[in-house]
Amino acid sequence: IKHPLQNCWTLWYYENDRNQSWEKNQREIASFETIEDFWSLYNHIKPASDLKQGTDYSLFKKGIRPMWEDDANKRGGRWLISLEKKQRNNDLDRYWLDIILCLIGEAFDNSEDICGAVVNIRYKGDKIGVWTADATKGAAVMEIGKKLKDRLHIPPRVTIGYEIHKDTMDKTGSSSRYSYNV
Ligand code: M7G
Repeated sequence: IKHPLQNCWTLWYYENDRNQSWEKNQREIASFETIEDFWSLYNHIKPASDLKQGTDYSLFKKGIRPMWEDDANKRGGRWLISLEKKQRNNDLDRYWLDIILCLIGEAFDNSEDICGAVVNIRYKGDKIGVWTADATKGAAVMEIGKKLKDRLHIPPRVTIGYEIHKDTMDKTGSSSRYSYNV
């Protein structure tokens, strides 16, 4: 008998094809709802550090699309971990796996506020975002941010910030980018 997870999760892959819209380039790969099915999927796919530049993996609770426009995301935002180029070789895969394990293992006190997580493979520096449902829930957002920093062993001197999706969407750049920091 397999070990069930609290939630069913869907892994998505994004590859930039300029002939199609951003939304259409998001492809569902597979869903899983047991630990064993997670590991067989994980062991079957490329690690994030082997993906092409410009691609993303997203892991979201089943039924939530990995986009700002989804009802579950539209009031939310993301904790953003911006990696330096050299971190692709050491930290990227570890961070991504640790985040996945936090999500599917429901490590946060406010797990119901978690929507999913995204890793962006980019020439200018990779990024990992942990998406939460409601940017106005300050206590929940902060608890998730603190636990994330702790679980990933991000050094205290490094600050991570929380960006509201609405602010990311209409990046005018005037107001300060992050609404919370840990
Ligand atoms: P990105 O891939 O998040 O980061 O956003 P990058 O700038 O490092 O590549 C790149 C572009 O993808 C955005 O400017 C949008 O045009 C599009 N995009 C990204 N996201 C997360 C969304 C989304 O949730 N919805 C829509 N419609 N477009 C998005």
